[in-house]
Amino acid sequence: QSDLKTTLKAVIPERLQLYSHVKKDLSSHQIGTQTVGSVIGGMRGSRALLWESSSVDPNKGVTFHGLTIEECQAALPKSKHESTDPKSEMLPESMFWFLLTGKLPTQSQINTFSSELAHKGDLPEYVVKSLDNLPKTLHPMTQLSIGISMMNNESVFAKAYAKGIPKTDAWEYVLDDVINLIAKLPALVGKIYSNTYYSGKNLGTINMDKDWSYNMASSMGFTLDDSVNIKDLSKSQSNDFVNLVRLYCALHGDHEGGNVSAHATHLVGSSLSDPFLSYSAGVQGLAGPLHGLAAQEVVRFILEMKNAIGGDINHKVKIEEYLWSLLNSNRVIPGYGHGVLRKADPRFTAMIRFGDNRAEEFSKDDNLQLVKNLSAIAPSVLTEHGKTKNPYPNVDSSSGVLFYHYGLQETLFLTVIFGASRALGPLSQLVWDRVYGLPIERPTSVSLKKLAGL
Ligand code: CMX
Repeated sequence: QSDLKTTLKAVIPERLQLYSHVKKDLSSHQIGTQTVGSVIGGMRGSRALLWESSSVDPNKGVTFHGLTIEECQAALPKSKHESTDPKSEMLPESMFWFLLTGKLPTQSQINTFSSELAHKGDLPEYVVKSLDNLPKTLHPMTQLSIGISMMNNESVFAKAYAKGIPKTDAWEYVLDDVINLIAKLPALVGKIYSNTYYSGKNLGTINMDKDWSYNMASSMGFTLDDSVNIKDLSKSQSNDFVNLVRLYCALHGDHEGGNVSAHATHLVGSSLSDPFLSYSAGVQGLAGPLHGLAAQEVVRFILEMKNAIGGDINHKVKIEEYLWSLLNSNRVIPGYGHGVLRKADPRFTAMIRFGDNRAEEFSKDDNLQLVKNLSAIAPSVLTEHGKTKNPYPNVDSSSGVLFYHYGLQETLFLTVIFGASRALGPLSQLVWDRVYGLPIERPTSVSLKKLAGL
C-alpha cells in the first residue's frame, strides 16, 4: 500500500503531459474573456485590476499619474532643511501624497505631513516586546510582516467596522490606518535592524522636525545628530545615505497593481481586512526571490561573481563565463528580466545616476562598477540564452550595492527597505478601493481538464 507522497508521485507524469499539451497547443484558445495561455501563465496580458496611481509601459517603464521619474524628481517637494540639506531628493511622503491625490503637494503641505508622520511614529509597546521575543535568526522580512500585521490591534477601520459604519465612510477610517501604518515604518525598520544585528540596542530616535526617510536612517543608526552612527559615516556620507533612502523609497513605492506585493495587498483588502493585515500580505509577497527578495540576491550575486572572477571587474570574457555557468546550472541571473518591462528599468537608471552624481564617493567602488559593466554584458548573454523575454536590468539590479556602499551590508535586510517603500502605492490604492466601494475579488478558477476540453 503506497503512502500519500508515493501516490501523488505516480499521478504527476500524466498530469504534466496534459499540462504540456495545453501550454504548447492551446495557449491561444479563448476561455471566457481570457486566453488559456493567460490562465496558466500568471495572468500575463490580462487587464483585470483597477489601479489609479501608476502605470508601467513595457518600453518606458513606470509613470506616476503620468509623470516620469525625472518629472517627479523635479516637481515633488524635497527636504525643508534646504540650507543644511541642499542635495535633497524628493521625499517619499511627497510621492505618497501625489499617488493618493493625483495632485502635486506644496512644500508647506509636505512639511506639515512629514511632521504628522513623525508625531505618529512610535511603535506600540506590545509590538516592541513581541519583536524582542522573536528568534534573532528569523528573516527580517518575516519580522516586518509580523510587526505590521500585529498593529491591526490599532486599526480604527476594524474597530469602526465592528461597530457598524456606512460603506461610504469606510475610506476615511482606512486613510487613518494607512497614515498610521506608514508613520510607524521608520521605527519598525530600525527596531528590526537593531534586533537582528545589534542585539536590540537603541540605534537612534524619531526626530519630530525631520522627514520620514531621515527618521528611517536615524532609527537604523545612520545619521550623525540623532543616532549612534554605527557605521562611522562622514557628514556627507550620512546625508547621502538619507538621500538614498529618500530616492529609493519614492521610486519603489508603486509599480502599477499587477506585481505580487501590490496585488496581494489589493486582494486581501478586498475582503475588508484592515490596511495592516492587507499590507502584511503584500510584504509576504515581496519576500519572494522572484520579487523583492531579488534585492538581496543581487548583492550576493555581485559579491560572489567579483570573487569568482578574481576581482577582474572589467574582464568581459570572465563575466560572460560566470553568467553562462549560472544559466547552465539552471539558475536565474538576479536583477534581470521582468514580467512587463521590455527595456532597462528606468528605476535602475535613476539609481545608477545617484551613484554617478557622487562620482568621487563611488570612484573606488568596484561593486557599482561591476553592476554597470554587467548591464552592458548580461543582455547579450541572456538574449543568446534565448529564454527571458526581457534581458535588461530590473529595479533590483543596482540599488543594493548603493546601500552596501554606505555600510548597509547585511544583505538579508535590504528587502525590508523595499517593504517600507512599497507601502506607499498599494496603501494609497486601498483608500481608493474603499472610496469606490469595490467588491471582494472573486475570479473563477478552471481545471486543466476543462482547459483541455476533456
Ligand atoms: N535569468 C535566467 N532566466 C530567466 C531570467 C533571468 N534573469 N528571467 C527570466 N528567465 C527565464 C524564466 O525563468 C523563464 O524560464 P522557463 O520558461 O524555463 O520557466 C523564461 O525565462 C521566461 O520568463 P519571462 O517570461 O521572461 O519572465 P517572467 O515574467 O516569467 O518572470 C521574473 C519575470 C522577474 C520573475 C524573471 O525575469 C526572473 O526570475 N528574474 C530574476 C529574478 C529577479 O530579478 N526578480 C526581480 C524582479 C523585480 C521585482 O519584482 O522586484
